[in-house]
Amino acid sequence: MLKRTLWAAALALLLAGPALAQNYRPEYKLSTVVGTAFPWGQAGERWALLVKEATQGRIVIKMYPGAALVGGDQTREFTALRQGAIDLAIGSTINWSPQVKELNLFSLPFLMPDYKAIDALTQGDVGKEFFHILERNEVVPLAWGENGFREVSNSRKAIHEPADLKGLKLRVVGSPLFNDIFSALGANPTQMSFADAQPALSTGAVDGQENPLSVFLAAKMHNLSQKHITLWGYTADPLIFVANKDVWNSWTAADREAVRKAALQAGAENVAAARKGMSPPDESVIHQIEGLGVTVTRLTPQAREDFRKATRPVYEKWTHTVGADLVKKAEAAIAARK
Ligand code: X2X
Repeated sequence: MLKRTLWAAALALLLAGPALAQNYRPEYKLSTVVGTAFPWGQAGERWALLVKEATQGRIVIKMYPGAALVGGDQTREFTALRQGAIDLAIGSTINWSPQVKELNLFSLPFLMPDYKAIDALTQGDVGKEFFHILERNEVVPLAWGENGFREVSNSRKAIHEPADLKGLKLRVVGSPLFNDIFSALGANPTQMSFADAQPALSTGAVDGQENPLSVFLAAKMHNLSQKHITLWGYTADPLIFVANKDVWNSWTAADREAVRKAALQAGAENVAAARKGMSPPDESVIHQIEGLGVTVTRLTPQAREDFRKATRPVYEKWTHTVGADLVKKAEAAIAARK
């Protein structure tokens, strides 16, 4: 009798497959670059909460903002995720582009004119292709989120046209593509992490930076001498929710599905939050920034065209890195957007 019970138990274990709830870790580490004052960090908190609920506490996610799991160096996040020092991440396409060169697509200057263009990529075939690319890079992609259109700010003057950028010292993000863009515009770019950007702005080591308005506001950049901001929307960085492959495989199929569903929901909420107050009829974020004494400059169609032309060689150079076919597909998807 006892023997039979043991056999039944063994069989049940076998049927449950390799992923057994008792092998779960007490906690899974989630990496983000910014914390809960930002839509991005709120997305991490939300994902963790939804997962905890859906798995009845079997999967507990702890968020480490500030890219803390890689000592603040956000360009090392993807490698750490692949190697297992990070279990889960919500990462910017920019920060992972040093390892996944195709992700530079989203940073091609003036590729995406509006939010519908971002959606045409992430929610269509191009988005699916990116998920295959990430799978080939040994991680498990789950959902898209959004950091946002990146607007340029500085302490010195309003930027209306390319000539206004000449000689400005600007902090730029992790892909060398950004060095190329700002060098082409006659500025003086320096690459550094987000953690290092804030003291560099406050001491005046650099004059300016570029980030979405939600980041500008949450980081209180008006207190970091940033008196002028120009809405030029030259690039936008989507976020991607991913899991480390071994961690993913250690979970039951039902729990994996719960984690994926939670990522999709947190991602959709994140995109809405990142866009809130940024465009008509609701420009409340822009008004809030103006209310802090910051000059907000909008480009004329001519100036936009001048910026586009001045950065076109960079677009063409980086098309080779991204892959000409992928760029062509993206351009076609954007042209066909509704
Ligand atoms: O470092 C930045 O500027 C930020 C927060 O936008 C990214 O991580 C891409």
